Amino acid sequence: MNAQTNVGQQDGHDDILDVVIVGAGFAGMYMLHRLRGLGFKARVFEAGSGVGGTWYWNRYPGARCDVESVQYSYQFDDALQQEWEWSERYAAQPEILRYANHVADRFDLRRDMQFNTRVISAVFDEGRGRWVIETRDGARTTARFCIMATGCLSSPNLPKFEGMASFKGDHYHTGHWPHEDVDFAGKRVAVIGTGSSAVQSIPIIAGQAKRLYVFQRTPNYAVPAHNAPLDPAYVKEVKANYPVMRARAKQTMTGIDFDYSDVKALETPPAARTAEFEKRWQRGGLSFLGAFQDLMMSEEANGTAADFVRGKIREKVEDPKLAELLAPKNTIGCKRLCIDIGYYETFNRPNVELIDVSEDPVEAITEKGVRAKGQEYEVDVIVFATGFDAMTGALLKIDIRGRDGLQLQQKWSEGPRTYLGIAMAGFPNLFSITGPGSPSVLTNMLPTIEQHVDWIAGVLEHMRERGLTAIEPEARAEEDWVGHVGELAGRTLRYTCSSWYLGVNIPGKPRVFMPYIGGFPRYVERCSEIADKGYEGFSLS
Ligand code: NA7
Repeated sequence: MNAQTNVGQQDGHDDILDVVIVGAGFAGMYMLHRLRGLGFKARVFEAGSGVGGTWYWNRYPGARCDVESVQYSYQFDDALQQEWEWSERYAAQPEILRYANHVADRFDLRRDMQFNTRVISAVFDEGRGRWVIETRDGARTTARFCIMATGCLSSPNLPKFEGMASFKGDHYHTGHWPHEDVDFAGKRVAVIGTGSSAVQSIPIIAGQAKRLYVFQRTPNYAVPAHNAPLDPAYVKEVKANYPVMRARAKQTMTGIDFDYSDVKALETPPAARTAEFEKRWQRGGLSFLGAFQDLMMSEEANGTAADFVRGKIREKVEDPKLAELLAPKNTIGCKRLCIDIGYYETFNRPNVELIDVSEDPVEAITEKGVRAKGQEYEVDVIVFATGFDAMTGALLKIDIRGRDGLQLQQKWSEGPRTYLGIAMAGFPNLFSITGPGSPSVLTNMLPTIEQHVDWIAGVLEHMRERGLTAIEPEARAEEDWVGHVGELAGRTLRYTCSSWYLGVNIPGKPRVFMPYIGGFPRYVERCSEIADKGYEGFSLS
């Protein structure tokens, strides 16, 4: 039987499977590899037709990782990291997808993966102590453990604009982009949204389209990527020193090897402060926010960085009124900082128009285009760069039921509740990789994923060695963790804006800061401590 056809159709009688993994992105791929290495029988279900997760779905023009390629890669296998050649400082989506496929080939992962298979429910059968996983094709599979590797930004948010169905042209969501090239040449295009996906795609679409209308609700801060082909001498040096660089990265808050300053902006004379920002601006990338240690703790300190970037925007954008509209007024870094390639400059082009919908929201989508501010903008194509139902969206789309029929939707009705972002009380033997309550999106996802996978693999090994069959967080431990995550979040400026970290971009979603903001090293230390104490805070039986 072909590995891509229904190897999973066993309808409830397949007690041979130890683990079902949901998702074949970087998390699901490594989880499968790791469990196989330990001799567990695991199978991956994936809604897409191939591996890669985020990089499988986000194929919009300009899609690129904002973490440098030599760091946004697996480190679990030295031969892999030595043999793979990244071509650019920031890898573009096609290259990252090639990398994911290379890993799948190299470790022969596809034979235990079932593609084009969306999981619709996961129900814990208490009598048998097994999860029953149902897929959209109606097949049911059971396994002792269920591991959600469903990603943090994998459930696209398409706002319910009035008249959506009436539009006669083509429309796309950046997070669910077609596999074929979309040709914008000679077309009138609307982009709704100015987050990272828009910041990346707008310069490219503007270069092709006849006319581009950008509907901006909130302007965004972007620092230059200064992307370039990687210098072979640099790559050689990185490869020779990979273990040192990886170890250094693990000591930083984000798991990225940056030079984080421990100097405070407010204790630095203005000229020296500007010089530091300038140095980092010229270098490019997310390390801009590492310039001073108080940037995310004090409004006043943050204002110095924000002022600097606003000044740069004014230099780049020729029309001063337009520059003011593009210059964000909110806290820099509160929403995720974007890195750009010619974003602000794109607005100097005669074929690009910015429509500020901050005060008057988009009124409707019409047959011919977008209506806003009492005017109809006629277009051939609409690009919705409107983001994601982040962190919880993909999990809540699946009907997950634990002990006593407890539904995850019900448990999380006032916001996500997890222990370490990995497990939940009431849901035995269910794990989430980079779930809410873990550092995930505030860190370099690859080392974060590896840490979670290794930790979960450790749990399974521990249980097997002792003949244990069930693990579940104690309610009290979960309660304490949720409190700890919230308490840390409340101390930073990231708590102050309407970001997807807080779920504010989704109408009706509880306003809860979802990722763990205490930093990668502290989180890892806590996870290790818990494991060393025999999985403290978990009940095992
Ligand atoms: P983001 O960063 O959530 O951006 C979505 C954008 O869409 C943002 O500018 C939103 O404005 C805008 N938006 C959402 N709904 C609407 C409506 N109804 N009307 C107008 N504008 C709207 O998603 P991205 O895909 O760009 O990036 C997600 C992450 O991927 C990014 O942080 C990186 O980590 C990679 P708002 O700011 O809410 O006013």
